[in-house]
Amino acid sequence: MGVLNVTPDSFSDGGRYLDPGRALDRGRLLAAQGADLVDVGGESTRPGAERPSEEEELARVLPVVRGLAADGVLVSVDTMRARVARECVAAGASLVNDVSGGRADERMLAEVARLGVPYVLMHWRAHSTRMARLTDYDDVVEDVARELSVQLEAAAAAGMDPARVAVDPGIGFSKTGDQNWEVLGRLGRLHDLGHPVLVATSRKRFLGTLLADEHGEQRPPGRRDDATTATTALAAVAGAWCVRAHDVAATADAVRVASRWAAAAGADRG
Ligand code: PMM
Repeated sequence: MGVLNVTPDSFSDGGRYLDPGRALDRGRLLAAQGADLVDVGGESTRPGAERPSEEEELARVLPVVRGLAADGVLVSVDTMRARVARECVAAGASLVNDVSGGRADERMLAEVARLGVPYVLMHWRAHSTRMARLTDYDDVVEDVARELSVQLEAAAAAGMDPARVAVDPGIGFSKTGDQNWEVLGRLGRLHDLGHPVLVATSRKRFLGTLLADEHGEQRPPGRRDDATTATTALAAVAGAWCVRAHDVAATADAVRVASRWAAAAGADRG
């Protein structure tokens, strides 16, 4: 899944693709580089970000979704709003990627059920202005799995076909750096939920912290792609169904290496 943020303020690519023409070129490039899905988002979820209005979000994403879908690119829409999901699916989006897992908009789960498209349900506790404070867990992996289960039940109760729902632990959302690593290290627990797992580490802050220089300065987002690719390969070997990344060319290669590696490991076990 290639990232295409049509926002002025996303943490690593904010402002670069606000112009629909540039966004379309970027989306076509991501697809050509091997993205199976191009994930179009009009709301930044970086810590502290203010929300755009619904109209503003729609104005950002709709022309891009429509243009890419018309070109035959498989598009997902990254939104927490039921109306944005509905209008983007009408414009050709094939999947709804909701970082709030149905919690930000009470109409979302029923809307996606009605639309009948696949849905990515992410672990989420609060909007960006508050999420950094909500990092209390007894056991982060067990708690994330339990909170995802609650939303999975809500999705089924709203009429969604469970076979069309993927889960995502929400790396960087209401999680400290150490908690992110713990989740990644125990991804298997999320497979127990019985749904495909999406992992999105791309350029996130915990990588900047890991790669900090000798003065403790974070590695900036634009120089976190190699580390992202390493996490992608590891997540793929650990059984992730999908990885979401900005640098699609490297990610696509990493995924091919990982699946060949995993196939060889499987053959070795007989
Ligand atoms: N992270 C961001 C945006 N959308 N979607 C999913 N499913 N999972 C994520 O972790 C996720 C997401 C963070 O912002 P970015 O678009 O700038 O990477």
